Amino acid sequence: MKKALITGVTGQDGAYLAEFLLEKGYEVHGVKRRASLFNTSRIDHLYRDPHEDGVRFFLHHGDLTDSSNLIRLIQQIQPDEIYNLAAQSHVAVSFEEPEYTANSDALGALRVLEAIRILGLEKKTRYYQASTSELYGLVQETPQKETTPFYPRSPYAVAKLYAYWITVNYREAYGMYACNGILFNHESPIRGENFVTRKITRALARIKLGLQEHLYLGNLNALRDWGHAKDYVEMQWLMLQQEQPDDFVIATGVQYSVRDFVNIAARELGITVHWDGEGLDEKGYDASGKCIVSVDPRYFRPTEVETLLGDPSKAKEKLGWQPKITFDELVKEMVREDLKAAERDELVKRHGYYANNYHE
Ligand code: NDP
Ligand code: GDR
Repeated sequence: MKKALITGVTGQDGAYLAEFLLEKGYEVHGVKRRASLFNTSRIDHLYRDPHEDGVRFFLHHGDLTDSSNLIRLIQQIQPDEIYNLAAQSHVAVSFEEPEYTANSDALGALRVLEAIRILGLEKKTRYYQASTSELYGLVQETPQKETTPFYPRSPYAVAKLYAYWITVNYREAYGMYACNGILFNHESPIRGENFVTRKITRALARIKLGLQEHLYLGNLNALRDWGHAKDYVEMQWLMLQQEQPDDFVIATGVQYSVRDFVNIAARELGITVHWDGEGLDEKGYDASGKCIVSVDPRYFRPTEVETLLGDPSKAKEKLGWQPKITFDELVKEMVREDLKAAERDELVKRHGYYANNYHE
């Protein structure tokens, strides 16, 4: 039975990947951070009491900023495959926490690679690095492919640039099977609530049920190539099953703006979007006393990535990979799940409990 170690198992991709690998028959080990509140809601459905027979999913406390912890875990588990998904993954937050972001996202990758080397596992353990379309930043070519020059535009992207190159370097220097998946944005109903797609579906669902009045967003004109996380984790696995390690762009090749995303999600919910600046008074309300979407400059980034569009031809050709879930299906699924959650909150509120209203 193959053993996989996933850092960032409590995150969006970690949860989908753990489920995928368990279905493939792997023994799966996940690294989770200690938190003052439980942070395992995305993987609770996979967890089994370790006293039961045949358990194949294990969680370990760990952190990408702690080398000794990583060395001990990798020594103990002796994984065939490591998926390094852990990261401070929010671009806007990286401007506020640049040093921590560099420590976890850049040096974290180095620590895992070094642990493999220190333990003499270079020929046994295959390594996947969660690289990103943010590397292209101020784009030099459209669409972006594996050979497009990088121009990172945030502390997050700069940290991920280091992780990208250290992965390439360890592959070349020590003959390790190490790959970069350059993944464009991918979303799902379990996407973090402060990434723009989930923020939109969650807020519009709550607006529909009267739990919230406004949705405040930043740059509505940003263009992204949005896929489904479930599709993308399959590619992470496929990359580690080839004869030779390589780096791949993973994307849909289709682009929408943040504004498009709002309109499509609103249409799905059957609500009308009133945009800021369209017949609104100085407080942002229209004649019916309603304003749904306003721009709040607090969500602008000091340097923005205005447009990203990927060319996944290499992955299609060499990995036989292509996304199965369309953009419309993705939006529908996210809206459906957030509407269910809003219905639960509405029920709670109706029975006298306060329902939270996040704008992050
Ligand atoms: P999430 O933010 O949902 O998950 C990040 C995970 O990393 C969480 O499990 C988090 O733990 C964990 N983590 C954060 N810091 C540390 C640390 N110092 N030590 C250990 N674990 C840590 O991200 P996604 O699942 O969306 O993304 C997975 C990876 O892919 C990330 O590296 C991201 O940068 C990258 N990526 C994502 C894309 C996307 O569109 N989703 C596109 C391209 C790349 P906790 O739950 O405790 O916060
Ligand atoms: P991104 O995702 O920065 O592309 O990084 P995010 O959803 O945060 O932003 C996408 C675009 O939407 C604009 N935007 C807003 N973003 C947020 N979060 N909140 C808002 O209110 C808002 N309004 C407009 C942003 O400015 C941006 O242009 C994601 C992360 O998953 C990274 O870890 C990953 O590497 C990249 O995708 C690929």
